[in-house]
Amino acid sequence: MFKFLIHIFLFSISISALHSHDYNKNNVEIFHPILKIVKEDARVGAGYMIITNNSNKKIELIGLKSEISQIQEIHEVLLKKEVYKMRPIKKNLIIKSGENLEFKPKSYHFMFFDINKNLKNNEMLDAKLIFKKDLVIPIKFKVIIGNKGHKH
Ligand SMILES: [Cu+2]
Repeated sequence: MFKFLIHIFLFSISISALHSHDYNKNNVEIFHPILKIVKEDARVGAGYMIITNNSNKKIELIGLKSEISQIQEIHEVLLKKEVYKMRPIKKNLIIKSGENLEFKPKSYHFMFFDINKNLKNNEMLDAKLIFKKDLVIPIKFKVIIGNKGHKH
């Protein structure tokens, strides 16, 4: 009996770990949004997540709103002469029906400039993803403090 309970316990932990930090609206799913900074009092951070469009229409990401920082931008990365260069996207990001868009290092990512306060590891920060056609998805970024920086 005891063994059985332990098993249930571990199982429920792994299930909640998988599902506790995902967001879903209109069949658009946001997996594991994180905000990476190099130290507590950093004023610049980078955001990563996966957006999956399980709806039957394409969606268009316009931007991100939050109180985390003065400025939030979506960046794209270009490889020029073996150097990665980043710049704000010039048009909305389209995700077709049934497709994923992964925000990750050396690829699309969110940038936060002039972060408003010192942050703690694992702190959850409110934000909203803004899509065309009035689709707004509230999410929380989990703060990850690490020494792997995101340089421009
Ligand atoms: Cu960037």
